[in-house]
Amino acid sequence: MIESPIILTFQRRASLATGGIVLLCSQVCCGAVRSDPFSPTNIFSPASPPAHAIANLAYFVLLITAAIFATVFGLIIYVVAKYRRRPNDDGKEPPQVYGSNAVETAWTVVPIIVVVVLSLVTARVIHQIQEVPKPPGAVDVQIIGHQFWWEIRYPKYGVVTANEIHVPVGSAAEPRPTFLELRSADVAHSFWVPRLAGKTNLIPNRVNTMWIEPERAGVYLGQCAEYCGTQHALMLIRVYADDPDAFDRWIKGQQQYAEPNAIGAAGRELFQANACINCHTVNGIGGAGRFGPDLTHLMSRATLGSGATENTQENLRAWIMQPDHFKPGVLMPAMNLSDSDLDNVVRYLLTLK
Ligand code: HEC
Ligand SMILES: [Cu+2]
Repeated sequence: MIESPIILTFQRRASLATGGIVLLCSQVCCGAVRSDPFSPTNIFSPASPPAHAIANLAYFVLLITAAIFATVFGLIIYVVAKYRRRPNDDGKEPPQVYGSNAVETAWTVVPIIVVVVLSLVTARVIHQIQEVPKPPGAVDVQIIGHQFWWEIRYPKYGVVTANEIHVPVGSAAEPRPTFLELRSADVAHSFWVPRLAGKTNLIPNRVNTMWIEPERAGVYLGQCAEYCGTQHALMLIRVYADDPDAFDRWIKGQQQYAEPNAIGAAGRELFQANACINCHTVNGIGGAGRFGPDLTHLMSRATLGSGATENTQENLRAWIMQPDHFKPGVLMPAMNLSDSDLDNVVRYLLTLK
């Protein structure tokens, strides 16, 4: 995989913004889309059935709109060239023609047909994606949007994690789709992993559903796509598509709790004695804070703060000292621990594999 996908995402987004339409067109036209050289969030590189359906629809719409564009601009250029002012112009008004039933019927009926066709095709794709029956091997995942992170639950397996979702790879021969139930703990969010599926909102007091089925193992990046507050931009998603064995191993690992050991003992006490335990859960040490991410297997994740930074010892320490250094507006307060307490808490967190 790419070395630091978090940072790459930003660079790529920036380049996408500046490169804009040129980049987009070149991707479509050159068929550079398959090998994914541009971006780990490339909408033209679908890798899951719903994303394929949407990409195909997008190509169809692009084709039709490109044809309209070419026709209209072709006519404009033709008229401008043909009827331009010439040196021997006699200065007279050209004959004025009002109303032509044939022409007016044509430019009323053709757009109506275009709009109806595009609506029907879109409705069919929506239906196709939504009405898929759930096979027995399907994985159920509940996702709860929080300002500004994702709570992820596997109710069948009793696993809770955050921000980094593991799902099995599936194929037509061995379907293993993952069905997502989307909820929100606060405001509206939107779950979007462009290479896997379309956007679906997470709305308070409502359950929305969607499904994904990555075809190839790897990491797929996404992002909250509904403005949800100050740190909406750093509410990133990582979907790890694992081969079935690797997925089962991951689940087994998540089901076990870190053994309390001597190295982490002092830090664990601090964690329990400070407010950390009110907002965070670490299974096996009591307390069930749900305001912040579950930390039971913190060290099994590659990033901190929903993709805000990489999960390293230094970043962990810096995060606890001052979370808003990484994520201004974050809802975790700076905990003002002394240097030695901070070291001990970090030492403890590092044991949460
Ligand atoms: C008021 C509630 C609150 C308290 C108290 C709190 N946190 Fe947090 N913490 C959060 C929230 C919310 C997040 C998620 C921030 C985000 O990504 O936007 C978070 C994120 C984290 C993360 C990153 C987790 C991840 O997977 O991204 C770590 C590590 C962490 N907190 C450790 C601590 C420690 C250690 C303490 C005590 C010294 C503590 N927190 C106290 C609310 C809290
Ligand atoms: Cu959000």
